[in-house]
Amino acid sequence: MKIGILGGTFNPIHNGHIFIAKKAMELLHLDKMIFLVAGEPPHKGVAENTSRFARNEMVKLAIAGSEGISSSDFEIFSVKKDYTYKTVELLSKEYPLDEFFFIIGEDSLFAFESWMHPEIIAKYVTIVSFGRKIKYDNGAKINDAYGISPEEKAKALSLKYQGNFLTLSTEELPYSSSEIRDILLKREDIDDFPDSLHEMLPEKVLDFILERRLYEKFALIRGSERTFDFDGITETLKGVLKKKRFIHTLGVADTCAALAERYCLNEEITRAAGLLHDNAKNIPTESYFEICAENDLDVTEAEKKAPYLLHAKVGAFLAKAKYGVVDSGIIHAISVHTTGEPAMDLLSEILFVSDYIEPNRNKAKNLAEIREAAFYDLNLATYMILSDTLDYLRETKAEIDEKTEETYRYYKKIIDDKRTLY
Ligand code: DGI
Ligand code: FE
Ligand code: FE
Repeated sequence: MKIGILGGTFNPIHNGHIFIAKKAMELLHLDKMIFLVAGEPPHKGVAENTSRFARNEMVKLAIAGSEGISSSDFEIFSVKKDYTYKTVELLSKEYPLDEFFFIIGEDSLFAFESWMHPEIIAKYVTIVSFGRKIKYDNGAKINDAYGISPEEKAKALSLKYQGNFLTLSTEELPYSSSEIRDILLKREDIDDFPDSLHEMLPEKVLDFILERRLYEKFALIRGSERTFDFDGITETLKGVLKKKRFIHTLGVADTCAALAERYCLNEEITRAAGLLHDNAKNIPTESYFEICAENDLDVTEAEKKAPYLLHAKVGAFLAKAKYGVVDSGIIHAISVHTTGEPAMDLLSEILFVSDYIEPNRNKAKNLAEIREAAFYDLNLATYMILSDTLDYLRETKAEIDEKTEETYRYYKKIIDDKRTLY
């Protein structure tokens, strides 16, 4: 079989990638095209910290239903940086009967000699360059930056490495991931997608970006240059929280970030929710009632009987009023973090679970199992937490908020429906 490989970080994948894949398949008569999603350089990450799982997911969404196109998570599930020469060597050895075409951008063709072991790559695969900026000068295609045409470069490389180098010419490719990230990051209103984005991104990818809040730089005051001040807020919290509570807070923030990565949610936003979730925890009970009365926050019967429940509602209020958070998702997640609520949004559910499993917790039973479940199935972890919390509240004869029970019933049903006997 003739197989094309299109490697990249796909941060995010866009219609230009799909176009190149299909065009290359057509022009080279390929049987298959594989999107090879790059892993993360250790300690470096990719722009905007988009997790590899999120990038991989977007690729899968973008190619779903396209005949002959699939994706490879080979490099995603790697701890070290995978060099192209290694991957292509492995591929060729694993599939000796197939012929591989490695698709690269024109700039990469001109930089080919600086890749790790270009001679090994050239030995195993045909390198195919796709032109972006092609300038017609005296009838010849000249690359602006290098002064010679890609065809000439390909010829020179063929001679030097004794390999196959092809160039494909097509109309100019208008999109780039970095341009798309810029447009997304500069949105003033997160639901406001300019038409250009609908043109550049597959609809399902756009929906995913919106839902998981990727490429969303959130500000304390949206539209201003002020971004979330993690260091400053951490310092403030250190001052207002008891030592143990502060340490717990940092553990929750880290756990939030880890679960955000696992479930492809914006990591910064999730971390911010974790950092602020218990900001009102060490305020005296009278103050809870005062703050609620002064700001028209309803106090439920359960909250009257167990006032510490109010630290969630008051914490949400202070996140806005004191810490300047305008993000309604963060504020909501904080407000429901103690009882949960049925059908939580992903951010609220990650915060709810992180609060329970963060590494400094050690008293609750089944912690090891719940921690394990959290990274496997978030709804299962939520259900386990609610079940154990209700047991504990009954044992200690504490006032039970009906919201906790409702939430429990909701997640119990989700898990029950999922279980199969055979
Ligand atoms: O603030 P944290 O201690 O970090 O965690 P949290 O906000 O989840 O609060 C935990 C406590 O809240 C825990 O002891 C269980 C309790 N809780 C959860 N749901 C209810 C509840 N307490 C009462 N009285 N009623 C509830 O429905
Ligand atoms: Fe809390
Ligand atoms: Fe907490």
